[in-house]
Amino acid sequence: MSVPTTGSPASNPTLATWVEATANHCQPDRIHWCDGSPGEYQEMLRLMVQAGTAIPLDEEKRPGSIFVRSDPGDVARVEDRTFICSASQADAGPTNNWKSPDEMRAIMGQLYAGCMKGRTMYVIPYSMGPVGSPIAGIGVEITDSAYVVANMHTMTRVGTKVLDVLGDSDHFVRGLHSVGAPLKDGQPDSPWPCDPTNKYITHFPDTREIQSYGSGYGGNALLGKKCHALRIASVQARDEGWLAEHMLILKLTNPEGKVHYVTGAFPSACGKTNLAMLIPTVPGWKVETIGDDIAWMKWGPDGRLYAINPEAGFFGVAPGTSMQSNPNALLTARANSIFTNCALTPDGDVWWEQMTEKEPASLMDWIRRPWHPGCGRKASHPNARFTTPARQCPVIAPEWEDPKGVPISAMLFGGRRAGVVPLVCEAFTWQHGVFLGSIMSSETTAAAAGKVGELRFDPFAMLPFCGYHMGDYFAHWLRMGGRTSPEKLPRIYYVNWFRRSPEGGFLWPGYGDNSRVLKWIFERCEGRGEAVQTAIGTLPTPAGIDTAGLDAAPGAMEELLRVDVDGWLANCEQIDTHYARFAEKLPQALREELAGLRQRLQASR
Ligand code: GTP
Ligand code: SPV
Ligand code: MN
Repeated sequence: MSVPTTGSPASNPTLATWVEATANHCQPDRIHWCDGSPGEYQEMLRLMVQAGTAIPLDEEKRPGSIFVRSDPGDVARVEDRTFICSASQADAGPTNNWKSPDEMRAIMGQLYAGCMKGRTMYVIPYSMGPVGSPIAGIGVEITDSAYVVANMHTMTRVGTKVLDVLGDSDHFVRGLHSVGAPLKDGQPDSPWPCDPTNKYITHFPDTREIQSYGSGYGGNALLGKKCHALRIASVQARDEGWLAEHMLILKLTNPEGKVHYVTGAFPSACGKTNLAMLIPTVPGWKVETIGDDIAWMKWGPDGRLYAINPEAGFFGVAPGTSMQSNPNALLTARANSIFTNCALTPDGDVWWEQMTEKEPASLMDWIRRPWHPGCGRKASHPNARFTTPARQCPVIAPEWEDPKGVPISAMLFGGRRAGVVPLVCEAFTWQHGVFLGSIMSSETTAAAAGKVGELRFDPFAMLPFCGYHMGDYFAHWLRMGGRTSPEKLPRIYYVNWFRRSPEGGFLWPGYGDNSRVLKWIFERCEGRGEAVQTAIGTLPTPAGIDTAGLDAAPGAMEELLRVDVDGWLANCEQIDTHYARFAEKLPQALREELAGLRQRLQASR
């Protein structure tokens, strides 16, 4: 059977065979091999507009951009439909859903049979990371969604140049994606084809494969992002001795021009994009962006950890983004962007909650209904997102695509915690830092389907993204610390921008004022910075944090830096339960760290 084909089919034998077999099984009407060109991107936008998926935005207000609304049943990652299909269940561990590879292949094989009828099958060769970088990795996504192709163009490096680097190698991640909505002859398409009640986001780490069905949204469908760059890559990183993390990367420059690079792991919708491009309120300091969601880190010849941003764009949370909170994100998305599940203004621009102080008089909301202030509904979905090229960011660091990466001086772990966790706390050692990463907890957000605001343990912000047993992941982090001399390891910090007062408001102004914490961390990396050892870690003295000009309530700083001994002791009880899940896979070193913490807390009572 020969399917009409456009673009240049790859000569790579493994790829050619896989594409042919997939086409035979999925039965698309056409095949298109993506070249990653601007013309191809424009064609995807045109197809989406023609299909009713997208509306072009006003060329003056938002040049080269479109507005897309998904099916209301397909708006976020689906953790309960996400599976790690390692050969043995023990390898997936207690935090992942598991099915045997054979069983899952059978399920997916049935779903995929004929699933692309009436559609085009796109073949997207992509690089995660600068093409040819020793830290980068190659994948190929097969999809039947033009929306996915357009998003992958922005989020990764797509096209012929990737195939050139791949050559005849079979070292690439194979990702198959279908929206799961075949078309009968003459059947009109829906604006957002999907199979909302039958989603599967599956991973086969042993063979570096991804199979996704039924969803067209975000991390479920853009397979380079969470599926490849985190779930599959975390397994590769374990096997090969590096790190694939849910982390932003920023460049921090002090008034004298000295630079430190910092990464930060915060759970979904907990502030990575905002921190990565913040505008410091401390005079003379500068933050520039390397990445806002994922970091891949390998050892450099000097024994330090070097990070690249495997992505080429930002898939950022829209609600809450304003010229006050994150001007650089808004300026990045001024053009050539895809806006999904925002609201549409009558003059052809987008709007979302808190974008402007004054709400527009009327809008078309994300489920295609007229909207006006006070109507009692939100105009945009809480997980509405913009897809925008990183190179358009006004503060993108010049070296953001350096193939050798940037050397990391400090790593931040953090989450949304209304109490207990102070503004910032420095780990005593790498091992203590791994302990802090392993006990991170945070309130759930709209980035994943399910309840919002529920406190859960989210170790290293990787709970939904670790492709293997979380206990083995902790052990991998501990081992990484033994690979170089201690002074070359990044220092580790636990931060919390979300502590609340008894009245319920945030105690810390956050956003640009987070630069005050970054400044202290920078000073610590330089061997300075006023600090005091406490039971939980090393904290700034009250004078350690630069508060000049800070708009904080009286007593707020003391509360933000207070060690809540009873709160932490109660926390230890919860950590017992959390740790019990990992049973014999929990590294002894972490058990000892917990015992040490308890002892120090008791002693400080
Ligand atoms: P993912 O893309 O889902 O991985 O999320 P992210 O970590 O990049 O989250 P993002 O920076 O988009 O932040 C999401 C939400 O957190 C937005 O509603 C922000 O307004 C809010 N936020 C970010 N930084 C701060 C802060 O310093 N303080 C407070 N109070 N809120 C913040
Ligand atoms: C997240 O949920 O952490 C995201 C968005 O960055 S998604 O790509 O949909 O996973
Ligand atoms: Mn993320």
